[in-house]
Amino acid sequence: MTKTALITGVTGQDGAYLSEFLIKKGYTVHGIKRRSSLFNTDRIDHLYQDPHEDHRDLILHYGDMTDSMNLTRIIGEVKPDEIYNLAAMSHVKVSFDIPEYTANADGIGTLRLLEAVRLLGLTDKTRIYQASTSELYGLVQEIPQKETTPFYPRSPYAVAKLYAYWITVNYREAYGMHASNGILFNHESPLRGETFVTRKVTRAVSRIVLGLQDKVFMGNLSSKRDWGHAKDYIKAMYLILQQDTPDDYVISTGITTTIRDFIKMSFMKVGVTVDFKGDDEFEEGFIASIDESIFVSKVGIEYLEAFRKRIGNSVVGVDPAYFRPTEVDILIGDNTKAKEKLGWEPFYDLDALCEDMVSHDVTLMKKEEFLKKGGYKILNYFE
Ligand code: NDP
Ligand code: GDR
Repeated sequence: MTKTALITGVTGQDGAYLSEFLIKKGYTVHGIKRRSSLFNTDRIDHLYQDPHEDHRDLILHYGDMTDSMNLTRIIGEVKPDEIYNLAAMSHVKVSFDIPEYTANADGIGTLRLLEAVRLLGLTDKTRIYQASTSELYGLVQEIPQKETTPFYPRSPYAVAKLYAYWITVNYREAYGMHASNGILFNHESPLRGETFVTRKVTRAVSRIVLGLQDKVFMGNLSSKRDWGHAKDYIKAMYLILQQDTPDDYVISTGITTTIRDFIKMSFMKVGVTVDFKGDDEFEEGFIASIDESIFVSKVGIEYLEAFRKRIGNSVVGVDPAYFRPTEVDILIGDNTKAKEKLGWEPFYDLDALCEDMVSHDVTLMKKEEFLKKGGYKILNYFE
């Protein structure tokens, strides 16, 4: 029988990959999207079906995590077998600017979903996945971090997600709900939001080699993250809900890398060596050399001459505006439990992830360059 899933945050990075994955498995997917003055469904437009079609795999509903009546009505209508709660104000730095909203959407929003399922009498039918995060670990208590590592959140985002984590555990214990937390470490992709660090870097690298941009300004280059590919991580979400017993799982690769090294790796993908004079937090990055055969095959011979002239130029600067009031210095996850109980393992390593993102962004920026030549204004927004 066809299963029905409800995905909050369906328009986000994970929502898009998960929708596609579940539709391929034969699910009918309902997604909650926010009303916006501009179209905000770019990531799922390829899955869109005309509402006049007899059968649809993807059905979108307007909604918001801050509106309990809306959520209760949608859940009551859809009566989903599985809810994936992916909606969140997910940017850690921005959560310092809008802490109350973040608490409302990310923290209380989760309570609204759980309570709706309970009040509607769906406790035995509906399984719930809560998008928890490695940000819960915050200030280092133990390395690598695992399910039993104590939490020490370091941002309004992480504190809101801490509430969401525990209210999920509490509803599981209090009402016997099949509600689970996936404690996911950072996961990225070509669909990653442009203001998260990996995507900011891969976009900037692409623009710099094409001559569309001189330099990129970054925040803390020394923090370390355990990065995986979103395509692998949404499979773990699905597996968590297929277990007989609800539980909480760390999903990670087990390898950590500094932001500085990710920048170097991204430039290397297009044949450019960028050197930092040291590992001080304010050290700029300079173009040291070019591997011309890689550059030509990845970027194009027509860009080489202009780029050669830029050897020695600074392409990475540091702007303290991007520093966070409290930082999470290092994340590295121990995924043993997920391996053993879910049979989950990441397919992509960081090198393959970086390759996927850089090659996607070089193609994308070439399209932007084409539009620019045709007189279109290209957004230069690099938060
Ligand atoms: P994105 O920021 O790409 O997507 C977030 C989604 O939530 C978007 O669809 C967004 O809508 C929606 N949203 C935001 N606020 C509300 C609201 N008030 N009501 C309804 N919808 C809302 O995040 P990701 O896909 O990367 O992450 C998915 C979830 O997993 C998030 O909860 C995130 O916090 C968590 N997480 C992510 C990790 C990662 O590395 N990616 C790691 C660990 C946890 P819109 O498109 O309109 O903005
Ligand atoms: P994070 O991701 O905060 O880990 O949260 P992000 O990519 O924003 O930052 C990672 C690290 O990079 C440093 N950094 C910068 N970050 C951004 N965004 N922009 C910069 O210019 C920059 N320079 C350095 C940051 O200081 C940080 O140390 C992500 C989100 O997806 C959360 O929703 C999720 O819960 C966690 O991952 C796991």
